[in-house]
Amino acid sequence: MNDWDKLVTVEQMEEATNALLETGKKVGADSWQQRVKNQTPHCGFGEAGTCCRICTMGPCRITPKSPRGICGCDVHGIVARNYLRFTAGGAATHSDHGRSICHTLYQAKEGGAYQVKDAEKLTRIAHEWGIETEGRDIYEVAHEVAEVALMEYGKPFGVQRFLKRAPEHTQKLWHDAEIEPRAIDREVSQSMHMTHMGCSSLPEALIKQSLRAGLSDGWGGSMCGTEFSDVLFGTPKPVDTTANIGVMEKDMVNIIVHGHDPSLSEMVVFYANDPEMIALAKEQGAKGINVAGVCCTGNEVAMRKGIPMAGNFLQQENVVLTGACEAIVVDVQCIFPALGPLSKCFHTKFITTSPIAQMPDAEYMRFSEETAAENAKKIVRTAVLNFKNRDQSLVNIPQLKSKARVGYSVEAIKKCLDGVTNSHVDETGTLKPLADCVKSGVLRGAVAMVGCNNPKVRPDYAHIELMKKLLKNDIIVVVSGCSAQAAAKAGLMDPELAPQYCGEGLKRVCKLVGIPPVLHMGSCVDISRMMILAADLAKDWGINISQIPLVGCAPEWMSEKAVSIGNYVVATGIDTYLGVDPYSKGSTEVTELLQGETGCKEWVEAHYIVDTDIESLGDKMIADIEAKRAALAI
Ligand code: BF8
Ligand code: SF4
Repeated sequence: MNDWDKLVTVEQMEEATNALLETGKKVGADSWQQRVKNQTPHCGFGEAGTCCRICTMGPCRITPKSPRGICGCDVHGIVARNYLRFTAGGAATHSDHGRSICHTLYQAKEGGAYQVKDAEKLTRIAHEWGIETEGRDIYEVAHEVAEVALMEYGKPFGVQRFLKRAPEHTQKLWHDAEIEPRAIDREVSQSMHMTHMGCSSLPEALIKQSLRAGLSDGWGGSMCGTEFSDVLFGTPKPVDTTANIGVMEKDMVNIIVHGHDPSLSEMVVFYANDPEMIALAKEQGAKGINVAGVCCTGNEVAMRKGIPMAGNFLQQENVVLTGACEAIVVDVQCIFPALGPLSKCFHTKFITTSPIAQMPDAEYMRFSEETAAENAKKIVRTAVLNFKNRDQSLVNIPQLKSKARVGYSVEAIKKCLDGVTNSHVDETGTLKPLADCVKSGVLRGAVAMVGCNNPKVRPDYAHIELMKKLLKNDIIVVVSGCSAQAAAKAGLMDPELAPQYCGEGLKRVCKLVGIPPVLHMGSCVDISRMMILAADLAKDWGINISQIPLVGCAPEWMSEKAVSIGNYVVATGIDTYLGVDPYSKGSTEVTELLQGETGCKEWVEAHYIVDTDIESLGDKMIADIEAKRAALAI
């Protein structure tokens, strides 16, 4: 049982995990902890990025004795090509998620499974894109906006429409460096073309394309994902919820939603509240139905519905190990194939729903926007009917649970700020009060902390310890993805509890504005929200994004998506701190382009800093923020 007056520690979480692993042993379950041991040590060529297998003359591995591949490509070309392919994988994944949200918007209709919840936002985007709204039915507008958004993926000419949201200075940097993303799919496709055998091996060209592909994600596909999810399911506003494994309920049917696309989870949540389903659950001997989230799906439904968050990436096996999970329902991305065999050790139904993420040992219940209602109902019913199959002797729900206030979209942040100032506010609000707090030094700056867990870093430790260090130094933290869940699990989003970990200035701001010091901005596609926040702050302040005392940080990242994100955050002018190397250390030239004073720094006024020592990563971020303040003479 955690003490509500204190943060939940990583040690407590590890203890809970160990207890769950004991249950796993009883039923012969495998675990990521064991598989890490089996995979260690990792391949040195892979880690350095110096293995090329893009043609069958290879694979070629670069060593001092064999400095070139068979085609003559040197180590810099190989590392840079691998880096671009890694980015393209991430950009494709985020953007395809965004595309599916556009399709959902296209399906929206009055009285249908999907409806327009934020008509004001839809109208705003329609105006931004020059789409007529006057006297038109909102669904007619929605369908046209959806179609135009879908065209952004494959349009033959021009650049991404959302780029215009960036400050003019940023747009000019992109234009001059020739990295403005054109059609989203084109950037992914061109990345694959450039990295084909016998195309680019010049690191500068490959790293520039990495930035461009990243931008097609952050200011293209991910932004579509975020914006149209808001239109369909509501723009998040502050809402109270709970987090950590203790949100699973002993006497209820537990349905875990996991993955990324809210089109599925929103429907599951809806039908879990259906009186007919609740009655069915009671008939089965349960007290009701509890839906909880894992990974970014967890963030999506927490932000909009206050649904509790059961855990982040490396806790996904834990929810099954509680023995109290009736169904783990997944859509796409970051889903361990291990959940199939693991669920077979328990009564848990592992339900896959997307043709994009099909796995062995799963029950595939295809979910599509056209038949969303009946699909979701069937999924909920399956979970409910599975309650009676629970083996009570295996049930162990560690009692770790923290309170969290989540739901800080840019709109919500502006609204909170409006509440405490008398400044004139236009219809979309202003970030001037935030700029004033930073200028006066009450807040020293901000860190956008994002990304995954990775067994290479003690899970959650880097996120939580870095956040605590930043808060103590009066640096406000905005978070998304699994970083957000790490904060929520620890209690850093509890507006009552967390301020005691802050410096005096930040504590005052939290109290005055009524916010926790760590602001949950959503899922990983919602890092596009952070780009808008940075862009609007720069505009309201009258400086460039790269001048703001703001840095990005992904201390435990692991996925291709995270590299794509890193590239667009850097390309937007925000220095980005990584706790895990992006397979680039094999090339001095690529390392210089990404982390040095040339390359990214010259093109977009920001670069990467990689440091696997978390303490020193934190020190460097604080020093960077203070240096930016000094440069502004504040
Ligand atoms: O997109 S932070 S482990 S869940 S990749 Fe995945 Fe990483 Fe979590 Fe969401 Ni993002
Ligand atoms: Fe080897 Fe060149 Fe083929 Fe890569 S492209 S596998 S370096 S021959």
